[in-house]
Amino acid sequence: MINWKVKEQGFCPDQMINNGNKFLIGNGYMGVRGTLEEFRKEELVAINLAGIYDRAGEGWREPLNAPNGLYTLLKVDGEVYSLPGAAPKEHCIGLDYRRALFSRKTTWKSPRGNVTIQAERFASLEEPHLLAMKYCILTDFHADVELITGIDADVWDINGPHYDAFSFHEEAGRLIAVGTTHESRDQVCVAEGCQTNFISEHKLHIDDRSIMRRMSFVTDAARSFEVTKWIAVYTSKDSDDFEQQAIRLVNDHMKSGYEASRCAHIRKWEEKWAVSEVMIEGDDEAMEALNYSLYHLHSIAPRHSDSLSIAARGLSGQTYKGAVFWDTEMFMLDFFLYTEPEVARTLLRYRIDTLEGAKNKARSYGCEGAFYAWESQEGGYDACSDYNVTDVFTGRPMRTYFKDKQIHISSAVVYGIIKYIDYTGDYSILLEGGAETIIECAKFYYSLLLKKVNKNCYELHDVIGPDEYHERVNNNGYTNRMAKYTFDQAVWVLDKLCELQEDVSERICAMYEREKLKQQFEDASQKLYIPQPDEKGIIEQFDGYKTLEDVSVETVKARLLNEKEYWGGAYGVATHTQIIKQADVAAWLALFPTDFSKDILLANWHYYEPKTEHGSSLSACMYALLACKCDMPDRAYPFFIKSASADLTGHGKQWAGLIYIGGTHPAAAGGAYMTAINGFGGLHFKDGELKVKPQLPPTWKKLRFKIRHRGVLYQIDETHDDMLIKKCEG
Ligand code: IFM
Repeated sequence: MINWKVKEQGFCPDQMINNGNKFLIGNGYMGVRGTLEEFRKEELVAINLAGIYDRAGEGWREPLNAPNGLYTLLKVDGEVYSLPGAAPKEHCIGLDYRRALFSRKTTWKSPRGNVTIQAERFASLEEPHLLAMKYCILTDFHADVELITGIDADVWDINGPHYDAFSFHEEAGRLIAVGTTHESRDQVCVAEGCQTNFISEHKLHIDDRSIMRRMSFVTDAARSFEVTKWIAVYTSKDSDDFEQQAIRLVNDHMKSGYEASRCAHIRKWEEKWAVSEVMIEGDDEAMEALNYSLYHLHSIAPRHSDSLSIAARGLSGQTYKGAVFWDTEMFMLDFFLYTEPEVARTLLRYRIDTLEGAKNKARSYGCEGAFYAWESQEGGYDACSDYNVTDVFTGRPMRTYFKDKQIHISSAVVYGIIKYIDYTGDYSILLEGGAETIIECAKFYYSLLLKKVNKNCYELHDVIGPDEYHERVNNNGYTNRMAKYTFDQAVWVLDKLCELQEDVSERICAMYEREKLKQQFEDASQKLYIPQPDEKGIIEQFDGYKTLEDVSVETVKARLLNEKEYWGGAYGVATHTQIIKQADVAAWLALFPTDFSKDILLANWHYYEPKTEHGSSLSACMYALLACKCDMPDRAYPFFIKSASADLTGHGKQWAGLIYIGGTHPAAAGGAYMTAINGFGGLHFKDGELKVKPQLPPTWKKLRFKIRHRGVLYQIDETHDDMLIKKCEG
């Protein structure tokens, strides 16, 4: 049995950044890094907001961090008791990830006795705008305490500052901070209310970056001095009346009390776990890592919206510009589809609603159709810069072609929409923009096809596949296969629209010269060149891949002059070698295992895995999934554990050149789920019916999970030689 808790005993300054990710709490609207109450921007405190961005000066556009209403600093007898400054006697932080509660307990030895802070906080799953915290002070002597608590608006930014101006005021005991952003003059409002179980002297202090209460009181040794804080976060995007709503929310919760809000929050989490918990008998490590991964996915699910997606680093900060990548559709979607299909719809709705942005991007490259943003922000704006990596040696930006050449992103959008339709049977999404999205993606690939005069096939040149170390290659197998898939799905959509016979579908058909398009896409699908296995069964990742230097990952690593050096790009250590960053051919085969025989799948697993650096957290799960398709659950297992533990161990890459890429890894979390359910669990659908084909790792005695399929909740129990699918009540 697992205890649903992660803990860290003792204070280690080197772990501060990692712990911010590992102990993150969130509710889809905001993510609160697992930092301490007294921490400030230097310790990377962030209350990261979903779907609201700002660009300051020439810096990258990135999501906003809200002013920190949790800020609290303790002084005893005039001395500050805070980390990392004052070495503690004992220190522990914890995350109860079943109930999404963050806690800390720190004791210092003062000249007169022990001083202890004990705190707990949560980002309410019941009320997305609300944070709550209980902060207790215990001393074993009569201590003169000054507690400074309020809103610290001097926030951490990677490319900020994003707030041009702040206004601070107090209204009937509530502290209010409103920041106005630089680019679009959005406003972010934080209201804070505070209750104590003691009487103190209060002074209000406002400066240009904070509004704080200073409370003075004397403790007695026998009791705990408790401060309960309520923090509401709203933005001008939520409502015109954001400030009053924030104050109202704080007031309402102060009235009902901490316990009531805490219970409602826990109840909501229990509802989520009742469907999504995965039980693994015989392997607590795997069960813990997997459910911890699911905790992270739940914490960033945009349930408060009907059109929003998830950033590559979730809500753990501004890394990767808070942008949405193919990670969502290809790695995270299955979890939401199986457990909370409404969230899956919200994620896809975001893509449909940003179609205009994708069409503009295609046009800007002289193409037709929809070329989705590689790093998508509001409205489908592509935040990926031309210079996405900084050279460690010169400090100069390096030209990278991720934005221009990772054309496989459009096919990921198509893949997500089709998967949603296949799984839910909900065709309405087609009529709400899904059909146009798919057709426009197919038009995009169509406009890129090349034909050599003496050949009767089409090719796609000058692309980047999932392996980002090899830029501007021709006929990347994954990309070509996904483009073919897109053509096939577009043909299916054009047929389906006729069948649906709705006014909307007739309008779409009329708009698109249906027959002509259908013929074009059918022809493209038939003639698009798909690399085939050679005599040894190996599929070349792209034209000329096999002519590159054949060296080991270790050799390439040994050539690094600086550990932060970027491996790809024009002069990267991997560029001229066969070493790849992440699953590429393996990703193709894991997604389309019936394209080839099992022998071919296996040959490619063995060929490519040793050539893979696994420099992206998206890599391991694809090898795990493919290993399952090759009936090798034992070989899949270490890759599964690597994926599932990405945020527990914090071993992922932190730097690409001089750019910080740390944070949480929701795609790895989603990939671990796919491996457990689709891989080991062998979940699949035949003619709309749910089937399983267990291939459990040797140590697993039993796998139990639930999925929601077409309105019915099923519980699935699997052992090595048995399985049971049963409908659940309710
Ligand atoms: O989408 C990935 C990409 O495949 C590898 N680099 C990081 C991106 C965000 O996770």
